Amino acid sequence: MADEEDIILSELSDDELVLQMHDDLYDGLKEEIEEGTNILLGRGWVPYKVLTEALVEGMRVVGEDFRDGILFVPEVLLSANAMKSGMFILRPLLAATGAPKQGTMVIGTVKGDIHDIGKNLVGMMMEGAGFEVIDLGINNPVEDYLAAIEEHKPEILGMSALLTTTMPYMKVVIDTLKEKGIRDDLIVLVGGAPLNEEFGSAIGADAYCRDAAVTVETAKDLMNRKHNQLATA
Ligand code: B1M
Repeated sequence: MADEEDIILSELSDDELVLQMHDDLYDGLKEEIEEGTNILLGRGWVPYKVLTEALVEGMRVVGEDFRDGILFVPEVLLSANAMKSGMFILRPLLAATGAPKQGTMVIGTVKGDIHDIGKNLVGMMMEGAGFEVIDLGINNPVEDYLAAIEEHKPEILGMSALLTTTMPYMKVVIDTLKEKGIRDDLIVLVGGAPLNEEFGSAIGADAYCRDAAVTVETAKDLMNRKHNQLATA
């Protein structure tokens, strides 16, 4: 059996390469992930397929072993960095679809939470669908969302939370929007692994979005409905 250093990524078949990339993501090997991403693109894979099959699926395995105490924070950080280096290559390709401008979305991970891979993915896919995306980054208190809404006048506000301890903060943001009388000016979309539809409606969001593709579909659908309502008002 070949040693890890003997493996030449470009000589692997597509299926072998994807499995190898899952291993490399697990091991936090940034350069190998960049190389694998470029090889798949060079073989004609569309960026979304590289993203979902090679990167997101690899990260799912990392998540399971993190949950089970097999991987720890420093290792998962390396995996996250490797994932981001692949996403960095894909981002301009996903954004360059020439889709007509759909609207603006402000998105950020809520206060107390530093997970940003999922949020970044949502931002990339929304850009690819023609939305302008204002990304507030991680650990956002309500004031950050308010300032960005004031400055950018988005149609959509997106919030991400990956921890059961930070997801309730989404309600703080929505309640503040209500207090300020601006809740109904916005489509509020929420997402993140521990959320579900029930939670989304309980906190008063317009929709819970399971993943980045669902976010794009939901955003387009709700934007259309809003335009139709305005047209018939
Ligand atoms: Co953290 N972490 N983490 N972590 N981490 C989880 C979330 C956890 C489930 C792992 C586990 O135990 N199985 C667990 C949470 C448990 C819980 O709350 N019940 C956990 C924990 C406990 C922690 C720490 C507390 C660990 C510690 O310090 N002891 C700590 C918290 C730090 C903090 O935020 N204050 C911590 C730290 C970290 C790292 C820094 C090491 C790293 C983050 C690096 C980074 O993001 N830059 C990390 C990672 C990577 C994970 C896991 C392994 C992977 C998350 C990820 O990137 N997934 C995660 C395990 C898991 O989720 N299964 C875990 C890939 C990504 C593509 O999926 O983010 O779900 P996801 O995004 C999806 C959808 O959810 C949705 O679309 C995305 C794309 O399809 N979506 C949205 C997400 N946001 C959206 C917003 C939208 C719409 C859709 O807006 C409209």
